[in-house]
Amino acid sequence: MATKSGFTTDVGNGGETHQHAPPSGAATSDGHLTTNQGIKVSDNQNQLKSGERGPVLLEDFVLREKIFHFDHERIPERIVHARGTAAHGFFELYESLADITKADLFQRAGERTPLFTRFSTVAGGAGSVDTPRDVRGFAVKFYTQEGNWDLVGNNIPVFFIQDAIKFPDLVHSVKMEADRGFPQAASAHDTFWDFISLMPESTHMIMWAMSDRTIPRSLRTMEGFGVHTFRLVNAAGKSTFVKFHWKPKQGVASTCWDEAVKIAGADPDFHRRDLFEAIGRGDFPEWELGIQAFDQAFADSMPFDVLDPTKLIPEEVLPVRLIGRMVLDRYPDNFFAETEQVAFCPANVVPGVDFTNDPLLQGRLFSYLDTQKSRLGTANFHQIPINAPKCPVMNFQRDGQMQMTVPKGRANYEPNSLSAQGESGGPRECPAHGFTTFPSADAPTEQGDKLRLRPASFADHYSQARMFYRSLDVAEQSHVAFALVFELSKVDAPAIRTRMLGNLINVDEDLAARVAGGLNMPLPAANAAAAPVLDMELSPALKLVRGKRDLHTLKGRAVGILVADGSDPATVQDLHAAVTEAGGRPLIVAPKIGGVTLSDGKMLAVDKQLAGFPSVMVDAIAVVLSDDGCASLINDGAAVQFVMDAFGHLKCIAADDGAQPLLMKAGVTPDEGVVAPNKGFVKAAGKRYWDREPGVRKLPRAQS
Ligand code: HDD
Repeated sequence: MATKSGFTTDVGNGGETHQHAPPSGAATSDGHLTTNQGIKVSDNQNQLKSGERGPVLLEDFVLREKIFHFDHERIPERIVHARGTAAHGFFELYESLADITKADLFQRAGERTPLFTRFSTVAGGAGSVDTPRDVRGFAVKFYTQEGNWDLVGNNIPVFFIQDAIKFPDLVHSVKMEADRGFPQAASAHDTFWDFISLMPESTHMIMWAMSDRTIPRSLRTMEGFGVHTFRLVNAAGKSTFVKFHWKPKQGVASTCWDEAVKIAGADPDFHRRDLFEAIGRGDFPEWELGIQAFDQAFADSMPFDVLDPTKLIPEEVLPVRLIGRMVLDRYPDNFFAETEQVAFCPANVVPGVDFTNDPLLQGRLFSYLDTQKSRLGTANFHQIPINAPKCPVMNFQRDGQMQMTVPKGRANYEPNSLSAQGESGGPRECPAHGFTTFPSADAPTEQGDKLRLRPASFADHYSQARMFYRSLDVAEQSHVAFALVFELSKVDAPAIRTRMLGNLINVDEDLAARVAGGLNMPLPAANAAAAPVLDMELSPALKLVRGKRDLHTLKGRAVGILVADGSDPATVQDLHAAVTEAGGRPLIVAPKIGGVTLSDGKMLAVDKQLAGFPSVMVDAIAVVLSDDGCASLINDGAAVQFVMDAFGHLKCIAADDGAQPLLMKAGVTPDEGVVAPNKGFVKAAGKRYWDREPGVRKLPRAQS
C-alpha cells in the first residue's frame, strides 16, 4: 500500500537546515520544515500529483520553490584563490604601537580584535585539490572597532609581477590552457612557462614557487606575508613604511613533492581537514604578527625599490618585530555563508593604515571590489554577516539588490537640515577621526607627468632571486632544481625551456646547470639582464629546512602506528601514550577498521584502514607487528608502500623486531631516523631526515 510519505519508518524531523530568526512575538515553526515564505510543509518526500500515478501539478509551490532555490545555489567561484578554507579567531596585541600608528586595533596592549582568516590555493578551481604546487593565499579580515581592515597576503613575501596590468596575463597563463581546458591546478605546462620565461621580473617569485614553500605540510605550518610595503600613520600624521609578516607558532613544515602528489589522491581535502580537525580538538593554530617598520631614509638605502613587490627586505637587514598574535579558534558553521561569501579587499584599510604607490597594490585596490560585485551579485555584499563590520555603519548609500537594512526617515542625502525640523538628519563627516590619506609627498619621483613606464629602480630582476636560492639549505636547493626539471619537462616547446634556462643562469649558474642536466639540454647563453646582478648578503632566515622555524616537535603532528592481529599491547600502548604526551596525534592503522586482536587476546580499536590511509597522511610512523602479523602484511602492497613512502619521504620510522622483514621488503636501510619503538622515538619523530634524501631520490646534482 502506498504511504503518504513514501517511507514506512520515521526518518526524523529534526533536520532544520535553514532557520531565519522569526520577528519577536511571531510564532516559531516548532522545529517544522517551512517554505521560504514560512508555510509549514506537510510532505517533503513527494511531489503533488493528480492521482497516485498521475502527472505532477504546476501548482506545487513547495516543489517549485525548493528546486528553484537549488538551481541557484552556486555563485561564480573566485577567478583566482577559488579553493580555500577559513576560520574565525582573534588578534591580540602585545604592546601599544601608538608611536607609529593611530590604528585602533594597535593602541591597547592585550586587546583582542575578532578576525576571519581564509587560506587558499591560487590556480585551481573550487573543486580542485588542496596540495598542488601552488602559492597559498593568506587573507585576514580584522573586524576592528573603527571598521574592517583586510590584510590580503600570500605565504610568499614577493609576487610574480610588478604592475597590476600584467595580472590577467599571469593568471590566464597559469590556468587551464584556453583550447583544451587542462591542466587543472598546475603550473607545469607550456603557457605558464612561456609567460614566465618572457617576464624576467617573475624570476624571484619563481624561485619561491619552485621551493618547498609551495607544498606546505599544513596550512598551520605556513608563514604569511602582506607582500607590499604599506604605511602606518600615527596621530601626528607621521608615516612609517611597513611590511607585514605572519610567523606560525607551530613552526614551518613542508612536504616532499612525491608526497604532495600522493596526498592529492589519498585526501584531496588534506589541508582543510587538518585545519578543521585541529580546531575541533582544541589545538588552535597561532601565528605572530610581525612588522618590519622603516622610514624613507632606510628605503633610500636599499639596493632596490621598496615599492617593487618582487623584492623583500631580509630579516637580517631589518629584523621582524613581533607585535601580536592571531589565534584561530572556531571553524565556520557554514562553508558557503562564511568561507565562500567572505569578500576580501586590500582597499579595506582603517585610519592609521595606508597604501603606498606600489603599482601592483594600486591595481588591486580596484580589482577586489569589482570582483565581489560579480561574484556576490550585489553592491550590498558588505551586509552579508561575514563581511559586515562589527562597528556601526552609517551613511546615505541606499537601495540596490538584496538591501538588508531598513533605513528610517527622509534623510538620504547630505547636507540636509532635517534635524532642525525635529527629524533625524543622519550621520555627518568626522574630520577628527575619519580616514585621511597620507599626502605621500616625501619622495619626488612619486609625482610628475602621466607616464606608462617601469621605473629604472624596478629593473633588477635577478639579485634577490639569487640571494633567495643561495640562502636555502642544500636539500631545499636540490628541491628547487628538481621542481624546475619536473615543471619544464612538462613543457612541450623546447624554446620555452631554453629561454627559462637562460634566465636561471642569471640566478645561479650551478642551478641552471643542474636543471639543464635534468632536462638533458645544453645550457644556452644567459638572457640579457636589465640591471647588473648583485651578490647580496645571504639571508638564512629564508630557509625552511634546518632554518630557525624548522621546529623539531610532534606537537600538532600525526603519527601512524601500524598494527595487525598479534601485535604487542605494551609496545602499542607505550607509543600511544608517549606521542599523546608530546602533543602529537597517534593514529592506529590496521588492515581492517573493525579492530585487531592483540597478543593478549584483547581487541584494539582501529582509527584508520591501511588501504585508505597511506603514510603520506602522517608525519612519522611506527610499525608494531608479531612474526605472524608481519608475515600477513609482507604481501600486502599497501603495507609495503606505507613503510616505503615513510622512508622515501624522509620520515622517522619506529619498528619492533617483528616488523623488520616488512622494513626490509620496503627497502628501508638503517639510519638515525629508523629507531626502536620506545620513548626515544618521540624525540626522533618530530623531524625529517634530509641526509637520507640522496639515497632515496634522484635529484639533479650540484656541480662538484
Ligand atoms: Fe589577488 C583574490 C592575494 C595580486 C585580483 N588575492 C586573492 C586572494 C588572495 C590574494 C589571498 C583570496 C582572498 C580570499 O580568500 O577570498 N593577490 C594576492 C596577493 C597579490 C595579489 C598577495 C600580490 C601581492 N590579485 C592581485 C592582483 C590582482 C588581484 C594584482 C588584480 C589586479 N585577487 C584578485 C581578485 C580576487 C583575488 C581577482 C579573486 C577573488 C577575490 O579577489 O575576491 O580580485
